[in-house]
Amino acid sequence: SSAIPATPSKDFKPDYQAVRAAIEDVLESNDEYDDGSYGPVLVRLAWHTSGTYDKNDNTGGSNGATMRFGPESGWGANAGLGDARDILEPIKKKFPWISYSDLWTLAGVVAIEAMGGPQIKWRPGRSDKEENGCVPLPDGRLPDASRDNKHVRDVFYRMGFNDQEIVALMGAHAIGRCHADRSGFVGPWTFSPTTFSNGYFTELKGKWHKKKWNGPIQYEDKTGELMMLPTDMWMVWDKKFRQYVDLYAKDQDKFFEDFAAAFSKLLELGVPFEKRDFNTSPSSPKPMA
Ligand code: DDH
Repeated sequence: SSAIPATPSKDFKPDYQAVRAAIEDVLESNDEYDDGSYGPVLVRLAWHTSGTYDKNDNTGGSNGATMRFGPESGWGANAGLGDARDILEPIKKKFPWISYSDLWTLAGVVAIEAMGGPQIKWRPGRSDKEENGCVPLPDGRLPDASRDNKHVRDVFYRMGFNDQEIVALMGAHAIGRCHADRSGFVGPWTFSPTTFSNGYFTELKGKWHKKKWNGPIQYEDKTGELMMLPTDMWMVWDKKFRQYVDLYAKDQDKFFEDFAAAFSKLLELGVPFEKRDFNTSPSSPKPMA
């Protein structure tokens, strides 16, 4: 099946610039949401739709957009992502030729760029699976914030990432926040949760202590306003991870470069591109190998 299910005519050219503009409009016109932006939750949707990938059997990944259906939509890790899927629904209605899987991943890319982050190579070519045609993925493929460095490596090595890529990807926690009613954790990682920066790494290098409360173990800074998850703390407790935290805290350009490459790779895990590799992204001058 093609990424473009209903091609009106032979000359039909999908206008990805128009989809980008519609996503930018969603980001600009909903400032009542959260810290004033759907950006972070759209990035999280792109990450969770892709981060189910297992390189050993080539299952999971963004291709298919299987988070539209249970049980995946109901996984604890995906709590709150219905907001992200719903806000994109009018765009899907307006541009029915784009697959959900292309739309969700493109929305993450556009959100990062709109929040001041790097340009990210993105190309279309994902196709959606039908509910009766997909074998449900087992829960537990996405990382569990209360666990340790070994767990983080197990999850990301399964996708095919190395230690440097893991740390670069974690830098996305510069944006967004934890919500008590979604994950049980509370608070943002930085004071500017709608600006994409290397702020996650500079904050991580500060002083952190366990928050005194009845909720799940999380860490707070001396203001009590910022938070880190146990898995975030492992980025400094683990020496191999730590060297990249130091690198990215010092060098935002290097962080942007490595993040852009790793995020682009994440969104393409398990996606078969041989059918269509035309490239319409202005940030992607050449199709990727
Ligand atoms: Fe994350 N993340 N994340 N994360 N994440 C949460 C929020 C956001 C973990 C746990 C949580 C990545 C890696 C990990 C974003 C992007 C990325 C929340 C809070 C938890 C918990 C959810 C809530 O309560 O609303 C864990 C564990 C890991 C790990 O890998 C060990 C990665 C790789 C990314 C990425 O985008 C590349 C973003 C953005 C958010 C903020 C969402 C929001 O609504 O705000």
